[in-house]
Amino acid sequence: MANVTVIGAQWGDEGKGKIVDWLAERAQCVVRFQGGHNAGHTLVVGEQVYKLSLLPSGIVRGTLSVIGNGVVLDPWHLREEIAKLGAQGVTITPDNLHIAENCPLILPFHRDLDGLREDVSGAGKIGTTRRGIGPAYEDKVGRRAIRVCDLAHLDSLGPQLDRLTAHHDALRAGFGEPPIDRDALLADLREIAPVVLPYARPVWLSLNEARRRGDRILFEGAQGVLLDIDHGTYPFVTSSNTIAGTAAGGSGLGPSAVGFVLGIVKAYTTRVGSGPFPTELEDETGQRLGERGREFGTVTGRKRRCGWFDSVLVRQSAAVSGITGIALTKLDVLDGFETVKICTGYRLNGATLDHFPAHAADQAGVEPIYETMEGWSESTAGARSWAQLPAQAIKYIRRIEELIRCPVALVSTSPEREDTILVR
Ligand code: 2SA
Ligand code: MG
Repeated sequence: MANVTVIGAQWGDEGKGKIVDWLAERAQCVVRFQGGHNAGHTLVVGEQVYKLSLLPSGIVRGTLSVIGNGVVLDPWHLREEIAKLGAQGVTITPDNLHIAENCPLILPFHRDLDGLREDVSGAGKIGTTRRGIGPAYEDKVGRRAIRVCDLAHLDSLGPQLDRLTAHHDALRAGFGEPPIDRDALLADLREIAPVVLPYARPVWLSLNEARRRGDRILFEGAQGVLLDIDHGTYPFVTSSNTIAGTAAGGSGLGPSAVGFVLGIVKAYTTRVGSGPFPTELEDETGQRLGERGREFGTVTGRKRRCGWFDSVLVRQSAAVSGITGIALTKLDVLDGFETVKICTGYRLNGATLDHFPAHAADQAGVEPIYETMEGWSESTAGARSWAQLPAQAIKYIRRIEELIRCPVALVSTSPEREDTILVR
């Protein structure tokens, strides 16, 4: 059996958590390879609802869960999430959770800086989760980061701290903030080190061994392709590469490990945070999608912007990410709409476009070209077979496949794991 890499093919919140949970049963290990605790993956297991931000979704069912080097890790959040899941009856030990020792840390001043920048940005603000994700990645790329392995060598951290604090103190001064209190930071790190270190190991090594054994690895992406730092709606993106290829580099495996790329796609479109959104509906229809789909951020509780399905964007996501098949989620949210619309192209300055332009002003300026289809009045909620779907819903799915040039492999009809239709 091949490995599977699950990624969001829109702006995140496509329902990856549920699909990963569905697939985790068939995998020996689940790996997070980018992002941090800005993710919000909701899992519904019977009566229990689990909300995960940092930990791989496999943890809930006891599948070996791995945090790869491509993730930025907030150790205090880690402690909190482990405790929260513990209270829900999920036991997390170094046997079922492995953390890459070369994983960079998110520190308290990263979170502060994220918030400070958002506060002064006015209309240009990104709408980040304010969790320090961007500043932590900046320090990683700037070769200033403190990593998980450093927690075992805190006595010799001096020169590294010099470079890190020199950089941040200058930034903080610009916001009128006092310099970093090094002693307090070191004390905090000393306190948290014994919480993190038991999970730390050369993850690349155990993952390569797992591959040799023929174990099936499931890679769990966070956010979505349109939030990718290179391919997304820059600058309104997250600070990591969210495309499938990152699964390899973000965990220490070669590109062939990526396997089947499953793109998760919502039957309509949502976005949380600022930035262009061509099919956004700021009317009653958008309101209705948001209410029916319960569209609120898992992490921040923010209301998500809603709009029609944009096949241009998803076709682009599928191309840049090498998506093999699609899992279509939240189809039931469209139940009862008299007509449904799909965006099939854009108009910009009199020209027709079949792709999303790179420049921010063009991205904001495109006008969607719609195709209108008849809706369906029957309920698709909880359908477990293709035969249970109304003919019009099937037509909608088939049209999406055609437009995005990618087959639909799964259809999800509720947050419950078993309410999933395997199409082929
Ligand atoms: P950041 O915090 O630097 O990664 O924010 C940059 C942009 O990326 C967006 N972003 C997300 N969009 C959707 N879902 C995400 N996870 C949470 C969830 C979000 C939440 O699953 O609901 O609870 O608000 C996520 N994480 C980052 C973010 O909105 C910015 O546009
Ligand atoms: Mg989410």
